[in-house]
Amino acid sequence: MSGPDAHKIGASLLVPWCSTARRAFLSTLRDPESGKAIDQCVITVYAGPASYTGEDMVELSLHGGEVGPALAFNALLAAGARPALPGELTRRALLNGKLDLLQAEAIADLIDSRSRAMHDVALDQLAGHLSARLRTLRSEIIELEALLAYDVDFPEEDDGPISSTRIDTAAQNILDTIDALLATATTGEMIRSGAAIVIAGAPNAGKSSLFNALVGTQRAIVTDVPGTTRDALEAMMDVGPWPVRLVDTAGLRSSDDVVERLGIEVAERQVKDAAIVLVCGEDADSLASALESVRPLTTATLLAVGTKSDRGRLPRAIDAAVAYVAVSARTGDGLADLVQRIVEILNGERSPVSPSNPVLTRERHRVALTRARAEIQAFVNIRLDAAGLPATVAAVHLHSARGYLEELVGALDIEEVLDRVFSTFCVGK
Ligand SMILES: Nc1nc2c(ncn2[C@@H]2O[C@H](COP(=O)(O)OP(=O)(O)O)[C@@H](O)[C@H]2O)c(=O)[nH]1
Ligand SMILES: [Mg+2]
Repeated sequence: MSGPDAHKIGASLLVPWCSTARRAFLSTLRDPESGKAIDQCVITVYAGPASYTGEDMVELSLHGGEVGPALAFNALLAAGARPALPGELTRRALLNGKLDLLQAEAIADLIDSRSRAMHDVALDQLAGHLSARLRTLRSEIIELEALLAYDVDFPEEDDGPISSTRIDTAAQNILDTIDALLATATTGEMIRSGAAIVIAGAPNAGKSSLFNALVGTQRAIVTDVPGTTRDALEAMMDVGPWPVRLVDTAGLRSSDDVVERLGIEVAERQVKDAAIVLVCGEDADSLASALESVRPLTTATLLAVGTKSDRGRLPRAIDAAVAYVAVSARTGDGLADLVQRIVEILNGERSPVSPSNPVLTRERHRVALTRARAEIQAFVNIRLDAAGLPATVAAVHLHSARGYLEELVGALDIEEVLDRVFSTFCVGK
């Protein structure tokens, strides 16, 4: 419970009551009408502002189950409490200045994370590293606004007290910082949704068997009839520190059969959008022709995978400018090597996640920074145009850019932004 009446409601239902903050005590929760015991619980009282929400809070630890918590909930409501809205506790924390909007989003990401990488990014964001980067950016813009105001105040001096090079350099630095941040959006997106690793190759190449071996379960249908994997099958898994969306596809070969044809089209689309394609073949010829058909479809990193190595038909090396691994889904031979190669590719392609290198994790972040960038660019363009608009007009763009950054960290109380962010929260956070 959080809010000005939390302690009063707690004291009316709990015997004994102990108002000492931050000390756990054993108590009995009683029905307000009958006085009948509902549960024995451990209670912690918080006094605002030293609490998660910044308000007075009471935390009840019950035994759980179906009946106890429902009775307890009803008792609290009867005593004057109301159910929290999704994310309302975090929203109050935000409004009370306990955290900013980026940190509030990090709480949701922490709960939603399905991989170690996303968990790490969320923890970094919660610690305030992304917020700090954006605050620095904001103060750089304010500084630039100040330089400009100073320049405007002394128009009579030919080369005013502030050299225009200084202003232009400052603007360029801001653009560079924004570009560096925007460049992390791909990494952030990949961490949220997982890098797509698509298994491609001719029918019967052993793709579904490889998929199953990698996932470690029997998810895909494995069969001897060529062309039976009609739909792409997906599995989320961690490969090293990276979240990965492993996709099994229908074979890439032309077909007259309508259903099979659809499967092939899905496969082609999956290959196009992949981060890595595992191009499978069971001998030198099928590997070569699979590479030939996959290459024009995608800009993904290709990794040639010789399958069914237990049958002894694979070449030692292949004549192509891609890495080559031999595996057997049957014996497990080469699988660890394959995973290692995948990790290396992912490590190389993404900026490492570290506190000094925060990443943009949401579309909202990318959009706001893109808009801020456009404003700074408009400012630069006006300055480049010697006969152009006066500095006072240019300054308007700096002001708007600053507004976008403030919206991003939630420095402005924009109800609409808050509603959008918190609507995706679960109740009780
Ligand atoms: N010996 C051997 N046979 C395999 C291996 N992987 C797959 N196969 C066989 O190859 C055939 C086709 O496999 P499947 O995974 O369905 O291929 P897909 O059509 O590419 O998905 C099946 O008969 C599998 O049992 C392997 O590592 N070793
Ligand atoms: Mg298959």
